[in-house]
Amino acid sequence: MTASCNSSTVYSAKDFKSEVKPVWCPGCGDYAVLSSITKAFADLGLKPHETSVVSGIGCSSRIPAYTNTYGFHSIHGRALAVGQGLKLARPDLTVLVAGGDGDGFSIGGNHFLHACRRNVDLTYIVMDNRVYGMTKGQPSPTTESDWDASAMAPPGGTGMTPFHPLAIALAAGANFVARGFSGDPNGTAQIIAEAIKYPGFSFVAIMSPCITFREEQREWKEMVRPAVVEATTDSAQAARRLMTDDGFNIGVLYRGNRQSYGKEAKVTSTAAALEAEFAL
Ligand SMILES: Cc1ncc(C[n+]2csc(CCOP(=O)(O)OP(=O)(O)O)c2C)c(N)n1
Ligand code: SF4
Repeated sequence: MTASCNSSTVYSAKDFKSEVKPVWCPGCGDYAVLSSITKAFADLGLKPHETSVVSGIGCSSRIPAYTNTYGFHSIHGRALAVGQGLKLARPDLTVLVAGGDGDGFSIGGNHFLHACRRNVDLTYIVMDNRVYGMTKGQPSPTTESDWDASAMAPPGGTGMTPFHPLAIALAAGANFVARGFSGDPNGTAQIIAEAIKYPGFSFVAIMSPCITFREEQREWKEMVRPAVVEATTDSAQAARRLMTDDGFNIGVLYRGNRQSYGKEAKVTSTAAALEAEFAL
């Protein structure tokens, strides 16, 4: 951390960026997502030493290195396990977990389901580019079934129905569900800030083009639109909306009212208390 942290300092988005220069391809959507995250932290008046960013593995999962907060670049598909543990041990920290669609929905799919239903108070951002970018272009769970433009994809595509992250998050019990687009960095920063403030497990899927392996995603900027309806607190209504969703409506879909896990649970937060609990 480079900025000195104290209670009276007001931190700008720039203060939340580290000195490490991102190695993402020029034009990758993840640059804008990084800016939206740091803007959201600053807009909320957070302080770097009270904030943490946890990720898995992938291009998008490099994000803790680029933020000037506590960070944990963990292992593939396990970011939510680490993030939930961190929040339960340190409820005072703002915990943001971030990664890609491969990390979160493929190898990490099981953790995603149970994090939604466990409802620990943290924000989970998935930078969804419908491909494994870091390992050079394999289809991910959100890839269209007929996509075969990469040498890494089977001819004719996988033939599998794409995973619908918002519908699955809603069905599994996430307390806040939204979709953003990297090409709308201010709108995405607002959604992230709201997700952080909202109690419980907040899920934000951000369409973030991989211009190297999915060049056609440059066209997303012509395709996305703000959702025409306000967010709902009725999960059945949110589910019905998702039945006709084409994947390009951005905004907050759902705000629930479930109590966060850990509020009522006993949380052991000191090393001494943990040691006593596990003593033979
Ligand atoms: C246990 C394990 N299996 C596989 C890999 C290889 N691997 C690294 S990143 C990745 C996929 C990343 O895709 P995604 O999460 O969509 O992120 P992106 O690179 O597109 O941002 C895979 C399969 C690994 N690092 N660890
Ligand atoms: S390979 Fe794709 S996801 Fe990875 S940095 Fe390049 S554009 Fe971004």
